[in-house]
Amino acid sequence: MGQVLITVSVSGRDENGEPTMPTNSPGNNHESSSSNDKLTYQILDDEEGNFDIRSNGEIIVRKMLDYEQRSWYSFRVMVSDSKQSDVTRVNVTITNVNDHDPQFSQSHYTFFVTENKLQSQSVIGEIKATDKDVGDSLHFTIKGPFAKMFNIDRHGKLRVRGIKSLNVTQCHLIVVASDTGSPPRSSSVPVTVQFPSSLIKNVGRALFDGTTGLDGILDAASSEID
Ligand SMILES: [Ca+2]
Ligand SMILES: [Ca+2]
Repeated sequence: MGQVLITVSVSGRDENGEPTMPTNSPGNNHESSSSNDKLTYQILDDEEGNFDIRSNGEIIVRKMLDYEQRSWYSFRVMVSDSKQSDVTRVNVTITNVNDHDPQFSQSHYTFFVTENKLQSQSVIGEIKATDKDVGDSLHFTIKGPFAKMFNIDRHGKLRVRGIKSLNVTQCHLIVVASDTGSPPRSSSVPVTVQFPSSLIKNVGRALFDGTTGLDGILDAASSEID
């Protein structure tokens, strides 16, 4: 904002003495007319007032322009001296930058795990996130002391990898969503996974003496651990 976008200039006078402008190209800043008439510049067709032009022909941006809102602008610039005028067109292409953090659908997630879900190694919960930057996609990672007991795929689907070392009924995780922008941005969300207390007791007993019918769960659930 307030940055000089381009400088329009008057390249000379035509045979009738009118100021003439070259087609716009950034960095063009020729000294103007041979006449001593003072030139005035005016922007036309910029209804939203996004751009302004200084008395020396420098065009500046007046508002924050967001690629996700609009990726191009086009307006005309008129130059006039006391008698004549000329008009040129300026096209502005907006470059996309990574200006949006990934956003989760909830500020906190809680998932409840049943023994059935554990045995089938099915999805215990889904974490949803979006990113308003055009072209950005997301990937998820898990952080925290319990992170190794879970995995999450690129769709945000959370699964249990293994519960061999589980001795509490509640696991607190942090799930991080990172985008593919440059430089990348990321956001994190707390996730609570609740196991039934009966399961934890059985896991404890199974680990202690190996006599319960939950061996299958332990084997299945821990087989993916390195
Ligand atoms: Ca982004
Ligand atoms: Ca953007």
